[in-house]
Amino acid sequence: MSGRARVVTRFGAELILRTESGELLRAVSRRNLVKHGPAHLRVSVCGDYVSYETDDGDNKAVATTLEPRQNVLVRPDHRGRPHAGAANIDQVLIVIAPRPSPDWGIIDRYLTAIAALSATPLLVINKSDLSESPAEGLIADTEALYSGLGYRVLRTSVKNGDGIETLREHLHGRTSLLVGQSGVGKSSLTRALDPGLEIRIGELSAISGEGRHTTTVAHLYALSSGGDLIDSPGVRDFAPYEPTADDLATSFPEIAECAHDCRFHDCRHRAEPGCAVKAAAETGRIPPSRLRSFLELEGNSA
Ligand SMILES: Nc1nc2c(ncn2[C@@H]2O[C@H](COP(=O)(O)OP(=O)(O)OP(=O)(O)O)[C@@H](O)[C@H]2O)c(=O)[nH]1
Ligand SMILES: [Mg+2]
Ligand SMILES: [Zn+2]
Repeated sequence: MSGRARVVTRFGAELILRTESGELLRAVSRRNLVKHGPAHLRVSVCGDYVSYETDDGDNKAVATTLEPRQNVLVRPDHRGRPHAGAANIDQVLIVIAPRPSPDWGIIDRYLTAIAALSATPLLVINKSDLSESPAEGLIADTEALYSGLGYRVLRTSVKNGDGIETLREHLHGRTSLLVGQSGVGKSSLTRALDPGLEIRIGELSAISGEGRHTTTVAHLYALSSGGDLIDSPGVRDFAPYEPTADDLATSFPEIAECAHDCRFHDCRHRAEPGCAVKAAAETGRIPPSRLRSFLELEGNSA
């Protein structure tokens, strides 16, 4: 048997594939799946499309070729080397919650990575049932800041069902990736979106000893309402790998626009005279947190 399949997950050398008829297959990857290009892009990842073959009798399939990708999320690993996460992503859902409390730096770095993917960002504020929490002020500020910048923001609650139907509509007919800090509710949302999914939210985190359920590898789910959704492991921090000037201009539209008024066309908005961006940050017209994120990313750009 042979055909085309999508990579559901990868752990070590093993893959789980979903065939075009929806069947799940265990598989291994052919050595040299891709012969050229950087090493981190030569392995198949969650969301990839591959061709596979099986021989009768042996039930383990072999992924034989990797199809060209629409895009692939790349981030630095703990040694700063590029690591591919998930591929063929149309939309990225940045999930935040009152607990653990949101970090604007992480949100901004995700927005730049999403610009690099040419994917659509959606900010999901989960655990809206915790509206009495001490973090509510910060949540309201986050919502105001990012919706004010033109990003789409949605509130959800897995506990009382708030916003779940609207979220489901946003996922229809495309591939979406859930990202965000650990414990914000990415796996809970996945389960709430499709109660029929046989998913395991995670293994008990023996290491943290907190009894939290945590996701360890990215996993793609076909939602019965339509669309593919990738649940990914939570992060402590996130950075895009070598973002370009274009990625920064797309993800910081307010800074890109203001930069037209800087005295020097190649102004880097640090200490140059006549810098309109710095002036706008001082009056609060550009949120200081956004300029901080921008300068930090620009320092690490390609
Ligand atoms: N009150 C409330 N709790 C929620 C909600 N959604 C998730 N939780 C709880 O938050 C905790 C973490 O949820 P998970 O879904 O495991 O979070 P995650 O983002 O997948 O975490 P990682 O896999 O570690 O990245 C669990 O105890 C959930 O029950 C919500 O809408 N309201
Ligand atoms: Mg999870
Ligand atoms: Zn400037």
